[in-house]
Amino acid sequence: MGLTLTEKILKAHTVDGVFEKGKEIGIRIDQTLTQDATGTMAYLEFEAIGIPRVQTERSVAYIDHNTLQSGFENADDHRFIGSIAKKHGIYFSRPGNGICHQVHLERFGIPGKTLIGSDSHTPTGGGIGMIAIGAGGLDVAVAMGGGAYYITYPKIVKVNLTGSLSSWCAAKDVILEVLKRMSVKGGVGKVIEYTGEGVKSLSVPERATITNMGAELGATTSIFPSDETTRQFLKAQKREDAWTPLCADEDAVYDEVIDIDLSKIEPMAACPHMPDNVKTLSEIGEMKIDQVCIGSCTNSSLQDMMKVAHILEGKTVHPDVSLSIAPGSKQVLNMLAKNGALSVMIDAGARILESACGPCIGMGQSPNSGGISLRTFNRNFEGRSGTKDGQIYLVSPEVAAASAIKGFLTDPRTLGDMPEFKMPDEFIINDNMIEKPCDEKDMDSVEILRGPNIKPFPKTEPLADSVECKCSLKVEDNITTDHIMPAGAKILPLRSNIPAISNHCFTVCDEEFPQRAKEMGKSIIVGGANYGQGSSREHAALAPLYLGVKAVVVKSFARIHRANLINAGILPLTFKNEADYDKFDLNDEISMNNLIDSIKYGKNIIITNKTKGVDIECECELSERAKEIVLSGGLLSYTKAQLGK
Ligand code: MIC
Ligand code: SF4
Repeated sequence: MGLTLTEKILKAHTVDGVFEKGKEIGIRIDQTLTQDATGTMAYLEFEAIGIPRVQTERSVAYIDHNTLQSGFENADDHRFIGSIAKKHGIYFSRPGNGICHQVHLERFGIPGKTLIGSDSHTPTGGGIGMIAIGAGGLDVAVAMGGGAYYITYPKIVKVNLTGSLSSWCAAKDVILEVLKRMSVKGGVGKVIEYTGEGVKSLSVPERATITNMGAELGATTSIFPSDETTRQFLKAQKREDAWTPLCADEDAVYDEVIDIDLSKIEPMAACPHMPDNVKTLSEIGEMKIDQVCIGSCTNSSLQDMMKVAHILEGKTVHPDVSLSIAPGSKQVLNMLAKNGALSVMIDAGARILESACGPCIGMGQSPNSGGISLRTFNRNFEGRSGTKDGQIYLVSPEVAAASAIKGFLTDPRTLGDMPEFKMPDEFIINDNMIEKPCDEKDMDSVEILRGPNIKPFPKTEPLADSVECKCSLKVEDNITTDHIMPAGAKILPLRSNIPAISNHCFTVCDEEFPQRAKEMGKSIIVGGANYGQGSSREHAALAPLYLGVKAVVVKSFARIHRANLINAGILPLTFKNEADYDKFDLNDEISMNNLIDSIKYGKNIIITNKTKGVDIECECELSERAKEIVLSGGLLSYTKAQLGK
C-alpha cells in the first residue's frame, strides 16, 4: 500500500512509538522557530533544561510580534532573545526583518524536513512540502535540546484540486472554502494534504496562504507536494540546492477526500467573529467599511503586494477608509521599493507599516468603535483587533484593495482584466538582518542580557492524589486562546512575566477571574467544545497554572492547547457525558480523589460536585509519556528528570 506525502515524511522522522494510525509517535525535529511573544518563555525553558547548544539542523529566533515598544519590556525581551540565540547556536532574525513564517519560507525552509515553531501558523512551511507544526514553547525548547516531538499519528485528508483559479479569485478564497466545509474544529487530529492537477497552477506563496490558514481548521498541519514550482521558488531565493521533489504515492490511502474545482471558487469573506463563518461577497452585499488592513503571515508575499499595488495604481483610498499595508518581510518590502510598487501604494494614501505582525495581534490599528474592518489576516476572534465591538472580515488582498478604493465591500471581478503577476526569477537576497550564533568555543563569553520584566517559569508540583477546590470559571463553546490569555498592545509586553500577565487571564470573559482564582487558591475551569482553539501561546496554560488551576473540564479540546495544559501539569479532562456540563456552576465546591492511580492506569476520573451532590465521570486519555508528564507536574520537571537518568 502506498504512502501519503505526510506519512513518508513522518515515517522517515519517527524515532519513538509504533508507526500506526491513532498511536502516539515521537518525531525527530530538523528545524525550530520561535517568535518573540512566545520566545522568551521558550528560551527560559531551554535554559532550565540545561543543554548548552541546540541539537537541531537549524533553529531560528524571530522578532516580529512585539515591535511597538511602548515601554522597555519588548526591547529588553528582544535583547534577551538575541543574546541567548547567539550563545546557544540559534540564528536571530532582527526586528524589521519580517514575520517569522514569511522569512522562514524565504530563507530557511526545506522540503521534506520537519519544523516545529512556537506559533500556530508554523504550517505555512507546508507550502514548500515541509511537515511544519505549531507547538507550545516547552515542546520547542525540548526539540531544540534534541528531544522528539510527540503527535498522534494523524488522519490524512486529501484535498483534490482540479482546474485553476479565475481572475481575481485567490488562494485565500480556497482556504476560506475549506473552512466553510470543515469548520474551525474539522481539522483536529488531521493533516490536510493538497494534491491533484490543480496544484500546478498555484505559486508557492499561494500554497503557503492555504497551509498557513489550515491552523484555523484546528489541523495538525497542511502540506503541498514539492514540485517544479517549489524548485523555481527556491532557485529565485538562491537556495535551489535545498530542493527535492516530493509527492504522495499514486496508491496512497487517505482517510477523507475533499474535491475542489479551483475554477468554481469565488471571492469570499469570513464574517465576524469566526474564521469559518464564511460567506460569498454576493451573500454579504455592498457593505460600507471603515478600515482595511493588508499583511500578516497569511497574505504579505510579494505576489500579494504586487496585486494590491496594481489595484491601487493611480487611485486614492476612499475618504471614509483607513488603509494600512505591512509587507511580510524586508525582502518583500525591498523588492517593492526597488520596482516602484511601494511608491504606488504611498501615492494612493496607504499607511505603510513595518514588516511585522502589527494589527493582526492587536498591536496598533484597532478599528473605531463598532468599525467594520476588512483584513487579509487569518483570525477575526472577538476583541482580538483591540476594539471589543470591532467587526472583522477576513478577505483576500484583492478584495481588500478593491474595497479600500471604493469604500464598501467590493468584488474585485468588477475591476476588469487582471494582469498576470509572474514570480520573479530572482528575489533580492540580503541576510544582513539575520545574526549567526557564535562558535561553540566562544559561548562562555556571551553574556545573557536579562531585563527586569523577565521572570522565571512558574513553580510546578507533582500531581496530588486528591484535590479539594472550587469552580473558578464556567465558559461556553469555542473559547479561543485570545479569550484565555488576551494579547494586544497592553498585555503582550508582559509575555515574559507570568505573575503580571496572569492578572489579565480570561478578563475578556470575566474581569473578576484572576482575583477570584487567586483567592480560591486551587480551582477548576469548566468549558464547552473546542476549548483553547487558536494560538499556540503556552501562556494560556501557564497563567492558569500560576493562578492555581488544577484541571480544565470541557466537552472537547483544541490540539495545541491540550498539549500545553499537559506540559504545564494541568489535568485536561473531558466529560464522558457532554450533558454533565450543565451540572457545574461558578463557585461550586469540588473534590477529586484517587488521581494518581486514575492517571497511571488510564481510569476515568470522578469529580464530585459537593454543592450539587453529584459525581461526574470524566475522561483523560493520555499516552504513556503524557501520563508521566502529568504525574511529574509538567514537561519541564519530566525532561529534567529524564536527563538526570
Ligand atoms: C497569533 O496569531 O495568535 C499569534 C500571536 O501568532 C500566536 C502566538 C502568540 O500568542 O504569541 C499563535 O498563533 O500561536
Ligand atoms: Fe503574526 Fe498574525 Fe501571523 Fe500570528 S497570525 S504570526 S500574529 S501575523
